[in-house]
Amino acid sequence: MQKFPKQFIFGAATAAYQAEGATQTGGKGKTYWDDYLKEQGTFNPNTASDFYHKYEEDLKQAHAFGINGIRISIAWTRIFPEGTGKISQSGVDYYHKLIDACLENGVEPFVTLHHFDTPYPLYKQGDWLAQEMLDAFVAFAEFCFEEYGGKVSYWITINEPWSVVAGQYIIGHFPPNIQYDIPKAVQSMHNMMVAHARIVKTFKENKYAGEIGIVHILESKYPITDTPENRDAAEREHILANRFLLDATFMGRYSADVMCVIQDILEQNNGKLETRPEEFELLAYAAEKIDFLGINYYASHFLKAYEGESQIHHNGTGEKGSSIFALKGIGERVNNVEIPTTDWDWPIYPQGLLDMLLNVKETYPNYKKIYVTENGMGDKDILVNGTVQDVGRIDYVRQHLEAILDAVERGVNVQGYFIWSLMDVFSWTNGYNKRYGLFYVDFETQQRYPKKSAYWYKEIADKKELI
Ligand code: BGP
Repeated sequence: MQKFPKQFIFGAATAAYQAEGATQTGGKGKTYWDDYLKEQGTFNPNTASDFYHKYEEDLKQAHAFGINGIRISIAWTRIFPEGTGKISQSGVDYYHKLIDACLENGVEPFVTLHHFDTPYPLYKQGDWLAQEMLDAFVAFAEFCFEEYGGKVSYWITINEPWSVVAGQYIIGHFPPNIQYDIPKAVQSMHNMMVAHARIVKTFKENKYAGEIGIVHILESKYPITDTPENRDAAEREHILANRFLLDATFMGRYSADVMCVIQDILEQNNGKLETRPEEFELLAYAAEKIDFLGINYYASHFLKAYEGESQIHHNGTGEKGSSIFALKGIGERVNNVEIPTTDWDWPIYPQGLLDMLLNVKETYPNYKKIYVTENGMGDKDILVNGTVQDVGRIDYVRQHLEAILDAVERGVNVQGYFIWSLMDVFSWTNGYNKRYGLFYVDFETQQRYPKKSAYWYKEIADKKELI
């Protein structure tokens, strides 16, 4: 049986807004989710998994189950309630305590600076489309490096630029709930990459200890049947959602074929991308200096050519088969009958992870190392006799770990895996019935219960091989 690399991290992931709860504690300021979720009235994020109060218990539990790494994020509005200006000492102290508790329990913190939680005032100013946001984010990052620099060895600038812009401007299930505005999405991705690059520059020039990277969601795209039109649709979505960001990350520019497709998509959607020469200098600097890439992988997509107007239905309830995703100038995601899906219509396709890992290695040979920073299966778990028999999740994770081992054997430098999520958490657009955790959370009592997958994961982490 093939072993994982010696220093491999068997981690678990969380994000501040999804795990901490305590949205109004310690002077925390609002993100763009607070009012929006309240108005919508569907799910209440105020308590989430109460990680704000229960982190010590959770980290002890993580350690007891063989977990040696955790993704946490720093909620920008706990530290700067308005995004800029006044600092909340209670927020600053909280992250000292949290990071210390990670280290005391032997669980290495990988700390994300932006995990979908822009402060409300900066969101109102235009979010990633506004220069004020970019400047404020760089200032927030510098503050964190100064404050926590000695303790944190792994920094992540931004979590999933693609999901942010797809949610905000294409699917419309993240505020400001705009649909099909691909030009805004592209501009926003470019701006996020520029902010990322500025932060990498600050980090490296000031010689902070530790490593810095970015996390991209990277889903492979395949033609549903092998026709030139379907191949083109798959390639176009791959360029829009993956290559545009990877080019910026590792080349510091957009390659000619990427730009050609992006321009065509923008034209078909009546928009254009604004860039400045000095931004490419920053991107090129960061491309050379970045220490690692985080890949979040849950699913891949099968594409068919599509000529009509854009149409999307987000399946946020787990009603299988209800998703629609068709974009003008790109293509339509369709069901592949040979591939199983989750109740939320996410195709379960570990081969897509292997293909993506190989693709990154081949296309961007200057990448240094990769962590799979999120992977896991959302399910409607049921607690019976104090546990959950989540064999489907075990199967899912096993298959994806096998894909990672295959990639490692084929020369891809993968150094860790973080299951999404450590415990059940709040899901941005699906609420609380889509559970991913190794630990079941009773959201009424906040009691934790290890699932069967937690015991299984422990065995793997202990033996450092798949069982
Ligand atoms: C990723 C996000 C996470 C988490 C996960 C599961 O895109 O980084 O924050 O939410 O997806 O997604 P969902 O909760 O929509 O099922």
